[in-house]
Amino acid sequence: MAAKKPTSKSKKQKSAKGSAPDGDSHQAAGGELHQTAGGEHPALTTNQGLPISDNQNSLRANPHGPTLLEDFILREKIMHFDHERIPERIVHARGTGVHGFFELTASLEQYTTARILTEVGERTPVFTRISTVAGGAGSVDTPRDVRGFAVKFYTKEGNWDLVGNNIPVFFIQDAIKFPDLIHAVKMEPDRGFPQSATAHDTFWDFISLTPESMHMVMWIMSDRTLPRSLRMIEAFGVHSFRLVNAAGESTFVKFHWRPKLGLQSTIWDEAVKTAGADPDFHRREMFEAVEAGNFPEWEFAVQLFTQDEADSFPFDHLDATKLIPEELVPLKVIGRMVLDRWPDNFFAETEQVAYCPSHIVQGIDFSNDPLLQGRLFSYDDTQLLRLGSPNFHQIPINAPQCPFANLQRDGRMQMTQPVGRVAYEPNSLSGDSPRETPARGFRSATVTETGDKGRIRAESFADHYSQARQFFLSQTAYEQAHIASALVFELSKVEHVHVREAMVGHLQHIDPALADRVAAGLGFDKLPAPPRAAAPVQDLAPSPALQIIGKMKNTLEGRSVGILIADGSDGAVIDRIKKAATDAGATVKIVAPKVGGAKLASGLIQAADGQLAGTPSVLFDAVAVILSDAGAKTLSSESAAIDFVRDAFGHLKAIAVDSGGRTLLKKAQVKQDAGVVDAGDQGAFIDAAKTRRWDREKSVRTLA
Ligand code: HDE
Repeated sequence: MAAKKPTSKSKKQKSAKGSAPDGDSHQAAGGELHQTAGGEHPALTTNQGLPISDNQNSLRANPHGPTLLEDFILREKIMHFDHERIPERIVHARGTGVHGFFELTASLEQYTTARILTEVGERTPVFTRISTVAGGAGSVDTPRDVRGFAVKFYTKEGNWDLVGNNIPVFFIQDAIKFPDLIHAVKMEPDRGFPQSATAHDTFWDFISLTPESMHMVMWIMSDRTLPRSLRMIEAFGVHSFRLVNAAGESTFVKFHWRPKLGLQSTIWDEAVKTAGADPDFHRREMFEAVEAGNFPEWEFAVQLFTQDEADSFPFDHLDATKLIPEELVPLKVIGRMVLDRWPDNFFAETEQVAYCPSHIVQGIDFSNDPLLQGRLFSYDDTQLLRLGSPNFHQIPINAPQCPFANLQRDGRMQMTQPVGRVAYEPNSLSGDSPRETPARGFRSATVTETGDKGRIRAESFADHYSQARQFFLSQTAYEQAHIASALVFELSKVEHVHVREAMVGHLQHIDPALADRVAAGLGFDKLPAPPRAAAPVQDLAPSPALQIIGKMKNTLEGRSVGILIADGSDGAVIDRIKKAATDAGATVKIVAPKVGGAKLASGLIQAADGQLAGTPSVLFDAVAVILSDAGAKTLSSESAAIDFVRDAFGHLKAIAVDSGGRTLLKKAQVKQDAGVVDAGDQGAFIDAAKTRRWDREKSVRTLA
């Protein structure tokens, strides 16, 4: 008999039904009664179903006496509490998960038998978790870090997990280096810091000795690692996978996610300040968007290519430090993903979800990428530690939403109750036990392997600099300046001079001008020698698709505007700005010195969404400052107000001002440029708010 399938629908936990008093009032320690909201409350019980009469006081020998060991209710509650945490993920510990669906818009029937990729219009439930990599579960949302992007598709043919990142390449070529990489980036073991940062000696020491990382280094030093929103990142399956069709023929595939809102990043100073202003910035923003019905959406695209085409690429597609430029193999959009339901319970879903790249469906198969091959082991293994049992697939968030049955039995936390005598196959004793299905069961792609066994790195993996160079040279001048400045910032935190020098040596292979800029930023008086390159550096054609600025959308959708006001502000101007920004798709928040709001010139009270001290301009994409003369005077001696406008300007944002707002800008010594517009011209403000004033940057900070 098949094991009973646990439901994978997220349901509110049902409390035991009991007929005890409904618990509407409780006798508190002090003897007073706590009234709760009306309604039918189920009885509070122990885990054995025993109704609890008093949840405020433990069992004591007398009012001033010792607590009794006999108090099994206290012990059960505390014991459970003591075990509430499970080991956090060793990487990607901090993540935000959302439910949604995937919808196929173009069939890949020619290439695969996987129904999820052939049934156009079919909606498949998904659970997507977006994460940082290096920090612990309680770390902030906005460090310079890669973002994980893991999608669990609950397909009709079993779960498919596409466990990717927001960067299409990786640091290393072989899985055996992963523990070293992660040990190098994590807190240094003797001192226990820094948390969630690459700017320290052990990371750059390892990287400087690992030339294969150079392409990834260009990506992580770019603003890709400083996303404005989790809704504004691209994501990639990274490795080549295979699609296998009905004839058994296989085609290589790379998977891509492209955000509907376009790409947008913050700049470093902004990300640092955001970490202080709101450590949960990305998670909160995602939560608010989903709750407001602004569902994040991504296009799903593939790059398809044959072995013959792969043989003609100037790199090896099995090397995860390489990408396939869109200009070489165009992207074909085949579907979309919409995230439309916040989980009911963070722990049960986001924490317990277990992604494994080995979870694939028939019609999809792996490539020989040695990084992918290592991952196929790691993820199942890590779930055994984190979730504590080989039955982790029975946890609702992990359970397939199609029938599943096998003869695996027992183990910790077995939640199903199999019936019958037979738990083996083949058998002749049971008429309904599960059997293998040669016709529609999973078959690996037919691949011929030849060659000598050994711990070998293919010669075709030797070129470490060409794509790093291509990436750097494909960026706009502003983005190049950010990469150079990020390298200067990070290497300035490295105490060992020889590590700084080694890194600048590598940069010479990528772009001598970049090496010069970073060397100058670090105060070197002479350029260190470059290391020997294992393969000649190729001049690959620039790929504008690798930019962020080029992929920013000219829209205010998904963006937010903050309006700073104070007593005496002009309500009509506030309303006009608010309407124009809301009509353009932005979320608008009013910021005032007091959370209770401000008394407008009209005498009406304007409610505030945030208090000035706790709502700095880093939380917005553009700001308006609407102040009376008296309001401007008061805020001119308020450092939070000065920082509000100074940071908005320094972070290259549009600022709309009335005459009081202009007074505050003067006081803050903020220059006025084309991005500072009159609050009376809402159209100009909306246009300016859709982008950043990149040309302003050289006037506000020194870039490398
Ligand atoms: Fe992971 N990775 N990884 N990784 N990874 C984990 O699995 C690992 C790699 C990625 O939201 C762990 O369940 C090895 C590349 C994401 O729960 C662990 C190697 C890519 C997530 C693990 C890699 C990723 C993980 C830790 C080198 C992008 C979070 C917890 C061979 C394609 C999934 C867990 C989530 C998580 C191992 C490299 C993406 C330890 C050994 C490359 C998005 O198993």
